[in-house]
Amino acid sequence: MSNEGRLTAERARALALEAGFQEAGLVALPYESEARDAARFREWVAAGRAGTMGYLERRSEDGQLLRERAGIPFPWARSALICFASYAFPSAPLSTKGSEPRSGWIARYAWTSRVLPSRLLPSGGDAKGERRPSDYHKVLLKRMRAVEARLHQQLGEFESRAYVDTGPIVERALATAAGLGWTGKNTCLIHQGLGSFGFLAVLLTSLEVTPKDKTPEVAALVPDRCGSCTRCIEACPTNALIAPYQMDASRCISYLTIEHKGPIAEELAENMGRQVFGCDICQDVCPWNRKALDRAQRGGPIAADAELEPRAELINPALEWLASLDEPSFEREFNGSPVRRAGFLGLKRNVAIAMGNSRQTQFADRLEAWATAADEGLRSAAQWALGRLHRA
Ligand code: B12
Ligand code: SF4
Ligand code: SF4
Repeated sequence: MSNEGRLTAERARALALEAGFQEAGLVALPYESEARDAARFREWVAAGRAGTMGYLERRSEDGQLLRERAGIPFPWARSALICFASYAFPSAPLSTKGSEPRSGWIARYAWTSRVLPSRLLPSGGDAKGERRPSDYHKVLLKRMRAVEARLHQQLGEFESRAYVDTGPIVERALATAAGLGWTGKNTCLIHQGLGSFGFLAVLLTSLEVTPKDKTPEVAALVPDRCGSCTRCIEACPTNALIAPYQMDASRCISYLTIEHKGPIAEELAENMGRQVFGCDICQDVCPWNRKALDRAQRGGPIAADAELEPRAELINPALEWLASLDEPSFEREFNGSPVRRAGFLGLKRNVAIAMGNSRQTQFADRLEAWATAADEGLRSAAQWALGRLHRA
């Protein structure tokens, strides 16, 4: 049978690689273990694990959780292409490596930037252009739309929808079903060669992956290679990994520093360390990431990406620098960056907690000033941090 007019894994993967992704997998919908994954998602939500992330609990008109199955919000969807873009940055340090006590940690995925050519800068800039923050959502959605456009050129009319993070779908469940990797005990999607420091992007289409009965072109499932390892569970400082493969997001530092608004419970704050945006610990300790980084340092498959390059100042950033930013400078530093999602006051709250956990009394003046702030989250974090410094 000719491959013309058909969506095959080879065709989809070739287009994804051409657009700049490192890996891609295709799965026909509905996939085999969809009912199991839907039940897992339902139980996760019912147990209150989503915290205040109400968008995860949105329901269809007939009361089903929208994200349970891709077919609920997208009844026309017959296939999903899931792409992987690495943010491993092999030569950069891990958060678990000791660092200067006056520095904080911003999650690796949020370090990204690119050089804007001077013709795109309002001020003109110099001939070299200017380095500006970049956000994977935007960068990868553009790539996914390029894949979508190429498929339309080749295969004609069909329904399609591209998402990076924000769609009403469980991307990691789709990625696992598409054979991109396995779900680790830290709940991340791990690719055997590239590790888990990677973003996912999804293209849903109404194209059938045919023939459905014999699908040599649809990748086989990757076996779980966590084995007896439990490093991520042991390393999680807030015990958010409550069991293998299960996270209580409301305890996760990534949730607390990015998604959660307002005060942070003291019991969690004291275990947050100096994480000011997101958290990488359960990935930094993972042997599969160590292997991927080692291989990359020896010239392996993780290439530099000009649109997702790390900004040096965000690696172990000085807490005092972050604390000193006023709102216009916060906008200048983080407009166009994932860090902006924490908000100006949210980031300050996180910095206050990190200052408390640093036990560096030189931060006392800054914290005193914040201890009377109008914002409750910042105020309570500063008061708690001062108490922690005085107990130092
Ligand atoms: C909400 C959300 C969060 C929440 C909740 C995370 C969570 N574990 O649920 C918070 C804010 C904490 C978060 C944190 C992070 N996130 Co996030 N997040 C999402 C989002 C928007 C939805 C995830 C979701 O539906 N969660 C609900 C649970 C049930 O789903 P899940 O964990 O993905 O589900 C799998 C497991 O729970 C598993 N499972 C459940 N029970 C069992 C039992 C067994 C035996 C097994 C085998 C499996 C299993 O089944 C599911 C499918 O595989 C997705 C984007 C998307 N639309 O999917 C990004 C996404 C998952 N996040 C991403 C990233 C990068 C991060 C961070 C690394 C950012 C950071 N450095 O701070 C951390 C990682 C923390 C971690 N260990 O997972 C990437 C993950 C890429 C990857 N390689 O896995 C995604 C896919 C975004 C993207 N497009 O790139 N995130
Ligand atoms: S991201 Fe950090 S807090 Fe969240 S589960 Fe992993 S180690 Fe725990
Ligand atoms: S640290 Fe160990 S258990 Fe956790 S995801 Fe990696 S291999 Fe699996």
